[in-house]
Amino acid sequence: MGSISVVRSDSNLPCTTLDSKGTAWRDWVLNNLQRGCKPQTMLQSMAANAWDIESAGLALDEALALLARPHDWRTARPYINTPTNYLDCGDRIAQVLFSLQHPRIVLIDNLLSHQECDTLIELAEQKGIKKSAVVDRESGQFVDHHARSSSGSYFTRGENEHVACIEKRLAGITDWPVTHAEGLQILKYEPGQEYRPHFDWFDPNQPGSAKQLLRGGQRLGTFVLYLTDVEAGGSTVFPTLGVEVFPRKGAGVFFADVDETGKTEQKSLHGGSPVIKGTKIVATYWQRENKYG
Ligand SMILES: O=C(O)CCC(=O)C(=O)O
Repeated sequence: MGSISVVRSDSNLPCTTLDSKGTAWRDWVLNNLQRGCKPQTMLQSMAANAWDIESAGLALDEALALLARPHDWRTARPYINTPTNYLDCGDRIAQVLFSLQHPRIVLIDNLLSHQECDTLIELAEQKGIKKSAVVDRESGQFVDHHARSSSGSYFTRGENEHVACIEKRLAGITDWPVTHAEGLQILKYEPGQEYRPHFDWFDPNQPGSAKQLLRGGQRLGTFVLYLTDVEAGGSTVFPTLGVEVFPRKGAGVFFADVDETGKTEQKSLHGGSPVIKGTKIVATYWQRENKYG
């Protein structure tokens, strides 16, 4: 199993010198140290790009100290506690229907109102729904791929009040900062369309995926929110586990992309099985290791 080789979430703690030139530099320093770059080489690059040598040295020392901190992945990843069968989302009460610890999967009903589902679809349609793409492992670019025949649209994080309210709810129930997530993605599947099984985490050993890791770190958790009921087919399938989750308007499934030790979760292999009858529309929400933006 590949372990994460990018900035961990406890490295979001403030550091005076490391923070002095903004988050882009902070992420650059932390990501490159975790990739195994030599501090001496980085010092030279920093000195050639806006840093004085003393501050660059201090920033590197702060970053190395941060990365040496022990990290408790159980409390430092998005996680849904299920002490009762209801989840208080602040603005609504949702019901827990299914929960698995290893890998962490939670199925929740009534996460969105039907009105919220309809508004999300309407807003996505106004933006335009195009053929979906996948991340190319070599280049990191989004490319057309036969494994994914759906179409879709993206919102930027907090793009409008409606989206921001849903993001806040998902962040709240996983106890994970709203800033550490990608914007909602809308996916639409007509009969015959599917998304073949894949992982949502990025493989640091693939050059294209490693590029994605530089912005926000690893994907730690995924929500698939069902915005429509579907008459036949269109389940979210976890082939390694033999589990299928069937779409139900307003419900959502959360699953962890890393395990409690921070390793990429091999059992999170999942896909959208072909729709047989009806139209399936989902929103996906990916929670990242670091601030995403
Ligand atoms: O459509 C589904 O049920 C799953 C979507 C999915 O696998 C993804 O967006 O990564």
